Amino acid sequence: MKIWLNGRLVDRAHAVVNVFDHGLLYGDGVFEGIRVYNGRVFHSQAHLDRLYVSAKQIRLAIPYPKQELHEAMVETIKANNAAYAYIRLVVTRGEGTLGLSPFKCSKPSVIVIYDDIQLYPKEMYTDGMAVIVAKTIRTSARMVDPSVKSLNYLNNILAKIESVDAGVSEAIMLNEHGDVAEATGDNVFIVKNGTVITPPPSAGILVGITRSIVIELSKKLGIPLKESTVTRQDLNEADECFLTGTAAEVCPVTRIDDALVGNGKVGDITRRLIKAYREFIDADLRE
Ligand code: PXG
Repeated sequence: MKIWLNGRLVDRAHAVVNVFDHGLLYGDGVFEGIRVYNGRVFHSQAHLDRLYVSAKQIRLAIPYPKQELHEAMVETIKANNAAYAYIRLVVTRGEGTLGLSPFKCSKPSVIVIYDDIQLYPKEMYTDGMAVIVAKTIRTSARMVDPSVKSLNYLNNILAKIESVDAGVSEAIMLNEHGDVAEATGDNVFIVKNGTVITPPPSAGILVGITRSIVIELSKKLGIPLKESTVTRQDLNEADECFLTGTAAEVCPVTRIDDALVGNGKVGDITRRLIKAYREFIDADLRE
């Protein structure tokens, strides 16, 4: 397996960063998780745009233009010769000295990791998944802007640990007001009386690219959709629930804590959106 590291393709065993890299020492850096379908980078432009916005927000200058990073991904896919994969584009602050100051790091490390990803077992897409509502609350938007997709995932990891302890695959995180924010690495949607509802950016979420696609698909299918606060009670009373993310794609949720969602079966609207998302990917590939 080949990994692209600072402009060069290297074997996985040699794809290493220095221990003084602030990405390792302080989680100082940004990333994107991107799908490769049929040898092509899915929504490359949207991911690159978000990466550069994330980097700008933390005053990290990525030492390549967007086009070159796109080409680095294409080169990495070619070198690995596989059609379906997952790319993790990582930019760290780079090698520096001990101490928080990012200004002592001279050169960011830029990495294109190529791998497989299967976040949840296949049955979950047909039968639905069980989740918990985490006690760990999502980092407030007043602390760290959630639109920065940073290397600092400890908040989400703590919620993930709760889900593992509870024997389920995911955790839904509430924000500081007690309303639904998102899952540990996915956005959350519910359906109530035929309307699809997802928390707005102000709920303290990462505005997911999959989320945006699903919003568009819902509009195209004529399914009413609103971005509005989802309270804990709304979640408990939802007819349907599903998660969206690059790795998860669209995954139905059929149990939350000890209660079934609706009748405990994958809902009709969720099914339609899963199908529409599949078709959207297929159409994108044909273009
Ligand atoms: N919220 C959070 C906190 C995320 O990390 C999403 C929502 C969904 O966003 P997208 O743009 O993917 O629809 C994410 C995405 C990884 C990995 O390598 C992380 C994500 C996606 C894919 C892989 O751990 N996070």
